[in-house]
Amino acid sequence: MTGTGALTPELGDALTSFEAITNYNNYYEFSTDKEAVARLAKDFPTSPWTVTVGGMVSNPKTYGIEDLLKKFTQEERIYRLRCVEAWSMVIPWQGFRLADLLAEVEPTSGAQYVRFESIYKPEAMPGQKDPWYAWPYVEGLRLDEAMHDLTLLATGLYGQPLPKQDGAPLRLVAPWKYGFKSIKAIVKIDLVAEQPTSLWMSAAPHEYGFYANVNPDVPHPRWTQSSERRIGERGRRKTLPFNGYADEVAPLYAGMDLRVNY
Ligand SMILES: Nc1nc2c(c(=O)[nH]1)N[C@H]1C(S)=C(S)[C@@H](COP(=O)(O)O)O[C@H]1N2
Ligand SMILES: [Mo]
Repeated sequence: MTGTGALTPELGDALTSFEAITNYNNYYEFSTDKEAVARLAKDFPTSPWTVTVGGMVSNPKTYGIEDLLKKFTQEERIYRLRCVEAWSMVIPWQGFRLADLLAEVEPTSGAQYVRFESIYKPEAMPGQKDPWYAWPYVEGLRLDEAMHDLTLLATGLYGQPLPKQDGAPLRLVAPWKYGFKSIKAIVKIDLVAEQPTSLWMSAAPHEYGFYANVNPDVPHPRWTQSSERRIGERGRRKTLPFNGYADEVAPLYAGMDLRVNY
């Protein structure tokens, strides 16, 4: 990975600055203050790091992060990130397809969902002392969402190893969903039969659903989702259905009522 000269701006939009991507973060294990996360995460130990992949699979496996970097083709993907709080960024990630990892462990026929779990380490993550949240952070995808070509396990951004505040050493990126689905600091991935309950679903089920597809027509109970603030820009821009990825992902939801399945 060299420099940023070859990057294609996403939908013609400029990349968000490295400075903003690494100093305006949602990472509640450290702080609910976006501008405090970078400092609080600075000494968080990310090596050694293992990721255990199991549940309903034929080949359960524990990988060191260095195995994942070596074994799976790392590519660059420029994606928009849309937080449910109605701000957004454009981020040049590096990473590999979750589908490639799943192919290796071979989900069995009963597997319907993928459940992801973040690290639990309250001595190093001050926010985990907040008993309001059901730590560790958990998220999930339906298996077809997990297998989709857009779904990335990110290992870096802007040509550098993933900064700690952005979820080092491994985080999910599902760019058509609200940012909270893109779970950071993953240590466990399980194939399961039932829809997982995420940390946000257990904290506020009427506000945060399982699907969380970006949808300008379905307001959050406390604010509109029809527009967003692009970090680094003045004014607001219109929010796009599926965050602009409708051509790729809308078929996954054919026949589903996305107001009910928010
Ligand atoms: N483990 C964990 N993952 C997380 C979060 C978190 O608090 N903890 N916040 C989520 C939210 S709400 C967003 S918007 C994105 C923010 O990613 P960024 O800080 O890299 O921009 O991470 C998501 N992943
Ligand atoms: Mo978010």
